[in-house]
Amino acid sequence: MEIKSRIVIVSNRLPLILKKSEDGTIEVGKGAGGLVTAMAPVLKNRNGTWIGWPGFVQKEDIDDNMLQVIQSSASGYNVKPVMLNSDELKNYYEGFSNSILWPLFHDFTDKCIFLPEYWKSYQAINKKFALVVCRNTDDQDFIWVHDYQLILVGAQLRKMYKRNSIGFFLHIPFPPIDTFARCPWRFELLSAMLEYDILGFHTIQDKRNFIGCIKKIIQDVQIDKKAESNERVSELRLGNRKVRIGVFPISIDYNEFFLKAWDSKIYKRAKEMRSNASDTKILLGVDRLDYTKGIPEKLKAFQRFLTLFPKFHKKAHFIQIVAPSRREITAYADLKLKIEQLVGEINGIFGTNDWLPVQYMFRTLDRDELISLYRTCEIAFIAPLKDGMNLIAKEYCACNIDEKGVLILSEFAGAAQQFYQDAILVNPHDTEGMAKAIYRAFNMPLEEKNQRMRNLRENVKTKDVFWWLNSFLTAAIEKDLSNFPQADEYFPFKMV
Ligand code: ADQ
Repeated sequence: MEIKSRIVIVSNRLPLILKKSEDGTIEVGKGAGGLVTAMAPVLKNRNGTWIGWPGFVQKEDIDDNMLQVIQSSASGYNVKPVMLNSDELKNYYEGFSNSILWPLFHDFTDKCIFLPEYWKSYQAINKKFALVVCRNTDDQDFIWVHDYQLILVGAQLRKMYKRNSIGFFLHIPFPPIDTFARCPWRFELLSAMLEYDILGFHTIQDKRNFIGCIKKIIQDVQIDKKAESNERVSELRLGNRKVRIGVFPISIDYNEFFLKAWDSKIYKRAKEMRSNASDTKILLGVDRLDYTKGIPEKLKAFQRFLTLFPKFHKKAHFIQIVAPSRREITAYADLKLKIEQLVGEINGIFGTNDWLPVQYMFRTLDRDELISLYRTCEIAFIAPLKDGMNLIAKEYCACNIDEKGVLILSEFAGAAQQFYQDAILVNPHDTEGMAKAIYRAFNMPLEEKNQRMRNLRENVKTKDVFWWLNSFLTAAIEKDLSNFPQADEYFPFKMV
């Protein structure tokens, strides 16, 4: 089944990279990432539109001409910018989105700054987005809003009398009631979510948490018992309206990574990396700078591993790549210092003149560099304290074409719900356990590594980003919801 109507995507950022050169001309580049890759053909075929902030602050010298450039950029579909000034960005983006919703939804309530001015700005900017959507959609269009920065857009559209079918996908986890209830605007946020026709989450746990919050905070919603089991797509009833809620684990464009990993340039690069470290094994961490990603916890576990297993001195390397992100927020700047301190400490204690245990890079790598690392490193070490999905785990598996790699994965990443049988799952709060998991990964027999990696790759291949997109769009219109298979489910306490 297919949605035949035009699709309008609404996200905080447009999938474009704009650069202003010295002579004042604007260059437009295409944004990267799985969502863009998956959406681009759909938007092109259906004359669709993408609405979002273009990624720079509104200034007086940005005129209509520039907006024109953005709109007619080489993306092959319509692009409509929502311009924001620096005050708006500060309160709506850095404030409500990243100093309230991001920490709250990841269970870091001590980092939440519940300022009423942030809430005011969040409401105003969501309305601003909704106005651009309203002006650029017909009644038949399917409107698909993305992520925590724009939760209120659907409700704002309803206030503007838009009766379109509107969907929402949350890219981060949805917290349990005990956490969510701390938010002073809990009722308003949940009510707004119920204005959508379909809500998508990454995991069954997120869906259950959402239902738990609805039951406690909103009255007059009918919820089937089945909706709380592991039914993939369920329906809630509010009076004569129905809201669908479903589990759609996002993924990557498997073929893009897989084919790139076979590229001879990548192979050469991977081989060069190896020749510099031929008799050592490499543990790889790739993360955005964020306190949810568990980077200090990984460093401490590696330190413990070196203490417990001295035979690995000079035999093990830990390459940790950290992509700069949200540095204007204090918690992120503090985290960077903490990471640098730990790296210095480990290298200071264990390093010798011919062995640097931790190699730390604070930058965004280009795709080829990243894929070469995925191809060459024996172990991927991914240990977020909480993560919606974690695409790096999937990218690593797609690129591991010789199937000799091992994936160490936090049980608190959404990806663990799909990979629990073949990854080595760890609790990122358990330093000792993580150190032993590193040891286990380094010592895993080849046959076992092959089998596990083959299973992981098969999973990523069959459930790629196009599968994700189709599942969501099908669930938006499918009549018989029992056609959806049950959602994957893993609970840490079931571990033996
Ligand atoms: P993020 O928190 O940004 O996304 P993630 O899913 O890990 O996290 O994606 C990060 C992307 O950035 C990956 O494609 C990765 O290749 C790239 N990246 C990270 N560090 C890099 C570096 N140093 N150099 C180059 N590239 C780098 C949010 C949620 C996730 C959810 C996604 C998608 O927090 O849980 O999986 O959305 O829904």
